[in-house]
Amino acid sequence: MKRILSFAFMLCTICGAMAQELTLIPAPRSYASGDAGYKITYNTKICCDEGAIPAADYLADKLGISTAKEGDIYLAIDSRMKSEEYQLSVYSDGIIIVGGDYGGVFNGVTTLLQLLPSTVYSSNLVLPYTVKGCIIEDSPRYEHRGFMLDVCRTWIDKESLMAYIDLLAYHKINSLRLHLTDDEAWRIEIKSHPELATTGGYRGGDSPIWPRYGKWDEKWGGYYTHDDMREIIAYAAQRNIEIVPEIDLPGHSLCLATMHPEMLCNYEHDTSAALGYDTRSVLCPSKEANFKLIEDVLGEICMLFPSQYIHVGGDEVDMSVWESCPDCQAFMRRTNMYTTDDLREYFMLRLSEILERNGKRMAVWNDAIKGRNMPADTHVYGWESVASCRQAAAAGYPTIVMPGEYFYFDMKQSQYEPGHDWAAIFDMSKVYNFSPSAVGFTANEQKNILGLEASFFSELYASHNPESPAYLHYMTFPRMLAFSEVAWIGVDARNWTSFKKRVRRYYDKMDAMGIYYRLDTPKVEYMNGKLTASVDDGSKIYYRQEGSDKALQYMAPITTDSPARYRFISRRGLAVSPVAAVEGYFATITPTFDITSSMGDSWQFAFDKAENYGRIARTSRAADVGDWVMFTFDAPVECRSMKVATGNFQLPRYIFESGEVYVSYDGEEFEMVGELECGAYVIENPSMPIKAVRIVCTSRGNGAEWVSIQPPTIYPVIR
Ligand code: TNX
Repeated sequence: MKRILSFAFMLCTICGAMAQELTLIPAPRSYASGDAGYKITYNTKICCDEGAIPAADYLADKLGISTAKEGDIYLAIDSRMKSEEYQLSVYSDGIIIVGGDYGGVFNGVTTLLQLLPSTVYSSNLVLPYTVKGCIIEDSPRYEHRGFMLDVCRTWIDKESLMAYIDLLAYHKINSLRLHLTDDEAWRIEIKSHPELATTGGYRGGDSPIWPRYGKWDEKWGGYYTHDDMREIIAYAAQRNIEIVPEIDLPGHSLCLATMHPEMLCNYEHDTSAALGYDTRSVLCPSKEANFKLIEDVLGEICMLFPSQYIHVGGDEVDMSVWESCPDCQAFMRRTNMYTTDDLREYFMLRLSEILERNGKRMAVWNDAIKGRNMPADTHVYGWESVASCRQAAAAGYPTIVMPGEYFYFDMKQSQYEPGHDWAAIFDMSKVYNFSPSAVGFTANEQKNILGLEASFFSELYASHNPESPAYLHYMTFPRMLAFSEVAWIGVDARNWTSFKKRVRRYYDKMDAMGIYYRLDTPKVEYMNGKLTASVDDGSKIYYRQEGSDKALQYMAPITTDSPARYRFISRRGLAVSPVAAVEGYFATITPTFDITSSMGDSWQFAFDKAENYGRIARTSRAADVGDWVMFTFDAPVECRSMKVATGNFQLPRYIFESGEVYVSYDGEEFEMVGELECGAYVIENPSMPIKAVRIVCTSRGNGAEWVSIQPPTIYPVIR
């Protein structure tokens, strides 16, 4: 292949005008534009060095052209360059991508895709197309740019997973950790113990695994066979993504323990509050046979997954059961252990030995190094806080930084949106502006940062529509774009203003990728009797007036005396914005009320916690058929809607799996108004002020030891 180097290249920085115009995310380290370009036609051929064949196939497939021994598009590997580094050159007679290794070549390929029309992502690219002449030199700031997907709480099948891997690959994410086991499911075939997946992959219905999220009385789930997983691993590897499996031990093991109760601690556990379900989630460290089964499991995992590191959890271990276990106590005395931290350390070190015997290294959550040491090369994933990440890095562990408050994409993006809020409420700007030094990492600690990881825990996905990727997409895009850039170019080269502009232009690409991403919240203003809504991204605005279920397109300011009766959203293809309205729309009222129940309340979370609207309360046990909870107001409440919910705020867990809702206007006569959905029900536009609401359970148990009771959410009548 001939190279023409005769025309001059103009060097631009990534913040420069040209890079902006190009809409590259993540931005490359340097971009130089040339004045001519290369015209890709249907006759263009792709050729490559042997080590780059899968990338050439990938690119050929995207462009709808073929590979050959010789061609104008050339993918090369030059081992003098760094791992994952690449140079992409577009000349008038061809395109060359040189990478330091396979990853470098693939990174160059993903950049080339971003230089093409968006249709390249929807397999609709029309050729010929001329790519502008340029030289891009690029390499990552962090060698680990990871994403963790919880496939336990919500089952994500092979095809959906592969579709999501495509999205990660477009953004230069190079590690996908699959959270394969948890309290709620076991998602990977184990040939030596087939029941783990064939039983543990399904919860609800007649499964011995009781549901805690999801479809409740419907048996629901799935798992990956070894063949599936090999296919997924190969698919990801072609896209420069390494799959890192996580088998979460010794906590988060309720599902495993339900199938193997002999792995639990050896004492009579009172299961009456959970109506007979043993909810202990921690394996007993004193039982040698446990390590035999675990070695069977990890042995297969080590064979199946090529990754050098295997994640074995270590998080949130409920060590109180070890304190109640006579065998654990005797074991501790025999081996001179003094605290349950010693026991956890012992457990984790046994796992480390097993992995070592199988030629692997250990990865753990940060909990595992609390007060104890793991082998020095253990990968530590810091999730609890920035401090926990710094602690790992300060102790010298290769650290993956993923504090929930920056990188847990299951967190809400603003106050009235779905999601968790235990770590923070944040949108992509907070992700983008994450800076290790600004949050306190010393220079030495920063040397031990292996990289960053974003994550999606899927408790809430299960209660949306898990058959569609919409919720997963909405929660992770565009936050993923911000993550991809901060992990790729690092802190010093970032530029929020440039990024924000590129994201806007990137909407076309996300549309073509089929992403149900989140649009910015429309701006809503009320002035001089006129309600206006606006967006600056070209999306269409729709509104709905209180009491009507018809959505109308917003065309002009609305004249009204009651602005709080209107809510707005904007849409663009599959993308949708959060609900926007004047603040009054979201305002709630808090009339005084009493809670009574056939189950009584827990002493720790008594009903008055919910009665004062401050927190949630708990019953003393899970509900059986016929159990009830009643909310009685001091005075009848006039409202436009009232939501009554069992379960945690935001999270349908600890709920009535199913139930009926009865309303009384006088406190004596009750009429049924509907059935619970995911533990909750919204009474819309009641015809009279409500004196009391009673919810009656129609199913047995909820996989836990109590029902959570929230205060009702009551929206006032707007006149
Ligand atoms: C904390 S991350 C957890 C998960 C939950 C997640 C929800 C970690 C070690 N524990 O079990 O799914 O929060 O955000």
